[in-house]
Amino acid sequence: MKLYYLPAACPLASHIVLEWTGQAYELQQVSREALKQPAYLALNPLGAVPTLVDGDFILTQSAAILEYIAELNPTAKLLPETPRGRAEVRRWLGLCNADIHRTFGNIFGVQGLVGTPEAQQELVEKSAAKLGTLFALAEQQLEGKEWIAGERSVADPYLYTVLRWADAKNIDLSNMKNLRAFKERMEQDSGVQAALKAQGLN
Ligand SMILES: N[C@@H](CCC(=O)N[C@@H](CS)C(=O)NCC(=O)O)C(=O)O
Repeated sequence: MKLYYLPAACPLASHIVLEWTGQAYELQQVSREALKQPAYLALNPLGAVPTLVDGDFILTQSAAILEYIAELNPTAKLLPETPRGRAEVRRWLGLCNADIHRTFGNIFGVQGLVGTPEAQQELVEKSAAKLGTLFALAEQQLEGKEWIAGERSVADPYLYTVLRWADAKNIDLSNMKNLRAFKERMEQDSGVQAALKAQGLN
């Protein structure tokens, strides 16, 4: 199984989950230029990471990759057995992938979205405010909990990944004590440390 990634980008979540399974895997770093070349586009027509290649099966989209890895490795217990348990994980994975990640896209890609410096500043400010609202939901959910869906799951590495982006982009989460403690806990985890090291991030 091979994971294609850009350092610190969303494949970090899949990378941590691969570490948590304890199974062997390969990593392939891709340059931003290579993402848009025919060889990579044949794997992922969006020219984006992550892509997971498992034999003759090529899988894109973080949420699908995370669940696929979890389902292949049931003993790692990263996806609950009950419908409600799985729904709870998907609720928080959806917040990270479909809401928080998408809103960060306005900040990372602002120059390609709107033209003038004033419009760019406005979009960044509005997106930062929206991120505050979105992260506040996770902050509330983490009250009295170690993991975002109650038990450790594939949603936790995604939440960790977007928290790293919040710090990189100076999104002020200093008053969100549960999220700060969650990020610190994740950084004590040996699988997280191994993924960060492999991506040159610690
Ligand atoms: N919906 C996709 C989004 C993937 C995505 O946005 N990947 C980013 C990195 S976090 C990327 O490859 N950006 C490079 C580019 O689009 O040029 C997923 O969840 O996997």
